[in-house]
Parts: sequence; C-alpha cells; structure tokens
Amino acid sequence: MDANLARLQSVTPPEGESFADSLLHGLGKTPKEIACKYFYDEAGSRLFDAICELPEYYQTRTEIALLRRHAGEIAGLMGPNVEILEFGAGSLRKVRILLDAAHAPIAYTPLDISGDYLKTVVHALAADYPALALRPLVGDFTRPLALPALPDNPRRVGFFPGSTIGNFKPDAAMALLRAMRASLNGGGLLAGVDLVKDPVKLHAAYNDAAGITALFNKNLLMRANRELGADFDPEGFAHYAPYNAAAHRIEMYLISLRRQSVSLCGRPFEFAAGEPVHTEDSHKYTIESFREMACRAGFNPRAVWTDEERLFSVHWLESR
Ligand code: AVJ
Repeated sequence: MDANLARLQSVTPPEGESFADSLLHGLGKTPKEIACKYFYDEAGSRLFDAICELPEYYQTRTEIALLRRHAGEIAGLMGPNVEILEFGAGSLRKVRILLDAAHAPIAYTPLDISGDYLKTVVHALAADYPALALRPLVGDFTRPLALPALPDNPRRVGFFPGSTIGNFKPDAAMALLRAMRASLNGGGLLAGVDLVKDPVKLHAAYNDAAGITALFNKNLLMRANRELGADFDPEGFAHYAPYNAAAHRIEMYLISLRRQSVSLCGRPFEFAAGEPVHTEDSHKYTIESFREMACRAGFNPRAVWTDEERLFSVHWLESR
C-alpha cells in the first residue's frame, strides 16, 4: 500500500442511471443510440490506449508533444502548490508531464468512469510520485460531482486533455465547461482540443487499417454481453465512422448487417438490415471557435499552443 494513495472513492450518486438503463433507453429510441461514455470499461479503456498508439490517430502523440514542449510555461501559468483535477483520466500518462514540470504540486485527483482501470493504473503513479497526495475518484464528470475537500484546501486546476470535449454537442460542451469551472473554485483549466482539418486525415483516424477502432466500437456490444447477458453477435454489425463536414464532427455508428433480433435484459430488440446505432460524436473546433465557447462558459481563454500542422490545440483557460 502506498502511503500517499487514498482509497478509490466514488463521487457519482449510486441512484444514477446504469449501463443497463441507458442501453434499454437508447436502443428503444429511433434512431437507436448508445451513450459513448460506456465505451470505457476496463477492456474498452485498454482498446482506447491501443488507438492512441495507432499511426493514423495523430491526436495523442501531437498533444503529448505540445505538453512536453510547453510544460515550463504551463507550470508557470498553473502556479505553485496546486491540486490537479483530471476529468476522464484514463491511462494517467499525460499528467506525468505536468507533474514533472509543476512547482511543488500538492495533490493529483484523477476522475474516471472506469474504476477498475483507474485502480490498476494509479499504483504506478503513486510509487513514482511519493510526495504527491493521490485521490483517485470513480465517477461520471457529466453528472454533478461531490468532490471531497483536501486537508489544506490547495488551489485547484483542471486538466481535460484528449479532446474529450469533442464528445459533446456544442450546447452540452458549453454547459460541461461551465460545470467544470464551478468545480475548480476559481482555478484555471488546461484543455486539449482536436482541430478541424483535411477530412481525409480525420476519416483515417477513426477508420484505422488495423481495425482497432472497430473493436473499440464493438466493445459496447461485447460489454453488454459480458455485463448484462445480452446476445449481440459482434460480427453482425459493421463499424462505420464518416466525417460530417457541415457539423464539424466524426460520427460513429454500428450498422446492423442483417435483420436480427437481440435479447437484452429479457427483452427482444429488433434491428433492420442496414439500421444504424449511433455510438459517438467527435466534434472538431477551430482555435477561435473553441475560445469563443470557453468565453461563453465563463472562462477567459489565455494561452493556446498548437503544432506546425495545426492538427491539435492545448488551451489555458482562466476562470472569470
Ligand atoms: C477520447 C473521445 C477524444 O473522439 O477521438 C477514438 C474517442 N473514438 N476513436 C475521440 C475515440 C474513436 C476519442 N476521445
């Protein structure tokens, strides 16, 4: 047991909607949908880590290079003795860059929806940063959060990398930024945002040659089979991820390849041949359009960093 590592704490109210509720609701709708947050059970989190290593998926390596290149400046903007609160912490890889550059950070609070995965990855971090108080939280950052206070109430800064913001429609994204601002008690937010670009490059990033994104998408069905005893045939669905240029977003679907019936929680669900199930949106922004949205959410956008090809952006937003 690492002395600096607190026990995994749940911050999502237990009466909340479950995967089963959400799936029954989403598959009962026309058109059918599954909420993208359910990608991230332990298997899905690992598949996502594999996506981040793909040659076509430029996002992760571009963002990491930006964080490394500007770590000193970022640390200066964050200031000393902070608590870093990460929304959707995943593999905990990127925060190391911040922790190494930050001036005497006091605490790191990773929040993730996959408690199993968080539990596994947080130990290595605890061993590498013995002076840091680690407060792993399992929860859903789209719901109201009851964040536990830390002993000395350090200044809090938010970290929201990976363009996770892109999963939300613009109105919801704005509301989410607002809610994050409220949970930061006046502290700033460092956010990573994928940019609009050549649609061919965007398309390739979500339709990789190795088929990992297809497996990631189909993990929703596998997860329903594992956790809820559903009988989805993953071969009976195709991964389909077109770029909707007018809406500036990648849209992901699972398309039923034949007419089929699937049993879920004792109820039959019919799929027509060719019927889509919407599983994810991944919105792309320009630097300006993101800064405008951040303004409307009550932030003052300050520094912004991008790469030579303008593939990805990292934004420092101050609370107003
Ligand atoms: C983690 C939500 C940012 O939208 O690019 C990767 C998830 N989906 N490939 C993204 C994802 C398909 C990813 N985000």
